Amino acid sequence: MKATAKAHTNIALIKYWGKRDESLILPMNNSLSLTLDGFYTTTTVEFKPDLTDDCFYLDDEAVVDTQYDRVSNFLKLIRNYAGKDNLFAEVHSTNHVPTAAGFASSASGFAALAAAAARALNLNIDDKTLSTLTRQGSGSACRSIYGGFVEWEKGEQADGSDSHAVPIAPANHWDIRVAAVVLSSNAKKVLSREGMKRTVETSPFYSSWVDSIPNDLNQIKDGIKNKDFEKVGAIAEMNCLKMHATTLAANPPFSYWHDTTMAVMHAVQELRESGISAYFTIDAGPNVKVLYLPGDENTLKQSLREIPGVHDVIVSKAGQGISYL
Ligand code: 2P0
Repeated sequence: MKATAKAHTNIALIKYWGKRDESLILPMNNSLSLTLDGFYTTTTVEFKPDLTDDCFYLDDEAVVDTQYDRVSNFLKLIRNYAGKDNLFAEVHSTNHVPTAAGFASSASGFAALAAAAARALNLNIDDKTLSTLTRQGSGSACRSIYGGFVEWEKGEQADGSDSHAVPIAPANHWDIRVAAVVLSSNAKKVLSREGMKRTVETSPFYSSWVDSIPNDLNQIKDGIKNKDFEKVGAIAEMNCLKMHATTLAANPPFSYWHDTTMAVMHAVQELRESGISAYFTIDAGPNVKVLYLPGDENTLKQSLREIPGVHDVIVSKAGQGISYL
């Protein structure tokens, strides 16, 4: 009744932004991501008959706050699925996702937790079912079940049974890289859950966002298939800007960007003008992720590090899906 799994985080090129069902975590739109080799979580789950409640240790420290509640709620869901409602677990998680890099560790965290828990319970489920379950821990985590380029299909069913990720192209299809630009400022942000809810409810731009997704997805999938970097980068950058535009029109309005966020965005656009093919994307926080091809790595890293306010630049290749240790 014990298993260990490893899951990598992912960066969305077409963003998940807005839920149609908050408790089942059903999105308004399909999204598409690249799983990243450099950032991952390993999690061991052991179900023990003598436990009277779940316990959760993150990087060797016992967790008792809302993070514990999210983990325990997810375990409740998966043990219910297994028909073992009274069996509690000890969970040990180690994050290899630098918090400062601004990646949601919830993606790799819930994917590793779901995979380890399912295996510890001897659930013989396929990756599609695992992704469907993982989604209910954290939406973006359902994409981390697979490696390489991954699409999360929003699904049509009210019970969420057809809302899960599907692999689009494996990590070895194309050596595309991502630089995480770490900013020195860590001002408080609007949590993504709250941010997307407010946007869905109040932003007049939100319906345009949803309407524009099918075309972005068709275009980017075509670009991935044909390894057309300019096409993939341009669509990812535009899709990111559209997502952030919805927040500016929310009530009350908000933005995840800082001065340095904008300085990095401008620097990437200037690098492009000077012949370096690079494109940015930004999640629900101030840090910027830059897409580029391997030949430009050294120049790009150096240029990004020179921007005032940039603390570090951490690069990653495409990564694999779930594995078991
Ligand atoms: C994404 N983000 O597609 C988008 C882009 C942030 C901006 O998925 O509420 O932590 O647990 O489903 O997955 C962050 O949201 O939210 C996110 P929940 P999650 O990567």
